[in-house]
Amino acid sequence: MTVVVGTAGHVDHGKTTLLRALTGIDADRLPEERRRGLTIEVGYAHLRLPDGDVLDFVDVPGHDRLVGNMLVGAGEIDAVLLVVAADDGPRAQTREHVELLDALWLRHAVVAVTKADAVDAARIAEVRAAVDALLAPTAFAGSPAVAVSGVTGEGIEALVEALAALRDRARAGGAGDPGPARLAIDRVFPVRGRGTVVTGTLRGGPLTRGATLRLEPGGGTARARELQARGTIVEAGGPGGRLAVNLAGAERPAIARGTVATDDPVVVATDRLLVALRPALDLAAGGARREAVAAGWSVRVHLGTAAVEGVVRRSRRDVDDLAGGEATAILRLATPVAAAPGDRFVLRRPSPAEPLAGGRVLDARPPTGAAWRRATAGDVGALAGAGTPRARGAALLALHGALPRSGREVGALPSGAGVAAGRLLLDEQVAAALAAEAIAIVESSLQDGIAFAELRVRLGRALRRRASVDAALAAEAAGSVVETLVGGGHLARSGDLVHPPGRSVGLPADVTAAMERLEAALDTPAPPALGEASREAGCPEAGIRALEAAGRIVRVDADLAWSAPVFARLESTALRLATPGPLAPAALRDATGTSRRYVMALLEELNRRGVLARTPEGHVRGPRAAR
Ligand SMILES: Nc1nc2c(ncn2[C@@H]2O[C@H](COP(=O)(O)OP(=O)(O)OP(=O)(O)O)[C@@H](O)[C@H]2O)c(=O)[nH]1
Ligand SMILES: [Mg+2]
Repeated sequence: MTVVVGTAGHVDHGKTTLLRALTGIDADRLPEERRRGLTIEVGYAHLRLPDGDVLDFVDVPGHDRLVGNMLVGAGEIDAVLLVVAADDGPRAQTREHVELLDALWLRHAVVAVTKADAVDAARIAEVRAAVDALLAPTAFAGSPAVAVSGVTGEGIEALVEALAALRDRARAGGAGDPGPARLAIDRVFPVRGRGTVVTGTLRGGPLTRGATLRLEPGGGTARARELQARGTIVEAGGPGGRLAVNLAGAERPAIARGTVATDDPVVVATDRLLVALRPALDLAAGGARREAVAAGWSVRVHLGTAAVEGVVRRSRRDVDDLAGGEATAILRLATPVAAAPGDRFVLRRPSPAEPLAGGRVLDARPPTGAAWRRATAGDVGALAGAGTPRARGAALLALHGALPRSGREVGALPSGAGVAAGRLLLDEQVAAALAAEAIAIVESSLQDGIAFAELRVRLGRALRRRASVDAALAAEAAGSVVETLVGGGHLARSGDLVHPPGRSVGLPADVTAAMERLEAALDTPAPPALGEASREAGCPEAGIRALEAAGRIVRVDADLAWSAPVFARLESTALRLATPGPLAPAALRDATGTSRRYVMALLEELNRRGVLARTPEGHVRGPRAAR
């Protein structure tokens, strides 16, 4: 529910003074800040609007050397209060802040032309016109402007009204929406005897006291022992807004500015991001776009409250001509950051410091290794252009070859998309290639088959050559693919061995020889009793089961079995006789030259299989009768 507004503007233009006049809160709380009259660190304030709603503010420094700190504040805000001193007019960091905020995809701003007490009306009009011209090429074109003074209080009421309208616009754009909680930490303090207190801007929420949060990077967890919003202890904070959280069970060294405390499984620690980049505006050059970011550039990546060094990598998979002037790239980071798809960030040149590009995260865990080598510009372009969760899920499945079925992307796909295997969803092409590979491995195995465990390992490896998945999930999916192939009759399994269907395996040579003798003994319409025949042939029970499993004999009861070819002939004879009219047992007995014992067992079996159906007049063709 809470919308967070960030200040922006050139050094000494009156941001902190204006916030104090608005809210009564001095966001400059460090002794050094007060002594020097300069904002160094991000500061906070809040304002109760006439309608009772509360706005949270993040105050940032305007000094050119402190743009990094400005971005810590700007990394998690919903809307902008751009402060321009009427005496000075727009200056270098007015432009730079606007370029960065535009690159961060912020869209809602109010302009305060402050220090109005120090100039005349004509000068205010001049500065307003200059700000309008400055914003014209940006996402903030046409933002309302209010003339104010942080010293006399002139214009403050009009500014409060403009801020209420700003809140409404930001909310319509989704600011303060509920969702998984994600707190981007901007300050960390140890509190004697109480563990660690962190502050940050909450995205999503509500966050409830007692909740367990994951800390990324690092992967530790901590419990939110106590929550404070605007200096007051609360049971739950958010959605949105500023929050101070006493974290229990969290090691302080693991928490720093840039750490994210979250219950959102989509947020991961990563040092490699697949991104879409758009060159930042150059407002000193009339709002032209800057040079496109090129491979090999060293950049500073500002994402949320984190800032890390990175290098831009580009390859044949990257796409240049995306809608909106975007191009894709991989960012390799010197240290991991917490990120999720859709996150907005900026790239700056480290030296001389200047904005380079705005970006959005397409994939926080892009494929690696062989799966990445297989990826095409088409796959990456489809992901960059995906406008719906479903399109995104399909693009990610194609890019990765496989995705965890528990993932949000997979949840967005229509049922029947991809092929479920263990805890993975496989891309259809990958699944087909894997099935072909499984059959090839089994058919080329020199022995009578391959151990299930070995096949699973080899197939798991084959999967990882095509899809970016961890080894355990790959092995599980591989096992599931083999089971599906066995279930479909494409492969067969005897105990631990997987082998081509129709071949019995894994038995000692004397047993297989005995099986052949037994099979021959049963290769007649009136075979001997099974117990007697197997004793005669020297065939153990395991051999009988193996013959059955391989489909070489058909066993209809404990003591009667036919060889498969004989059974097939008996079946077609019965079916032929049952076609013109109901078949009587005696007719079948005569046609097969057997006895009542065989005929009754055969009819029983064919009835069970649905090939024939019993009627009071005799057996007729059943529902499963072949044409
Ligand atoms: N006359 C006049 N002076 C102002 C006004 N607002 C701020 N000042 C003065 O301008 C100076 C800078 O004000 P700050 O509010 O610290 O400026 P800031 O933009 O927060 O500066 P940084 O945070 O360091 O970028 C101080 O000396 C203020 O007294 C105003 O409305 N009228
Ligand atoms: Mg200040």
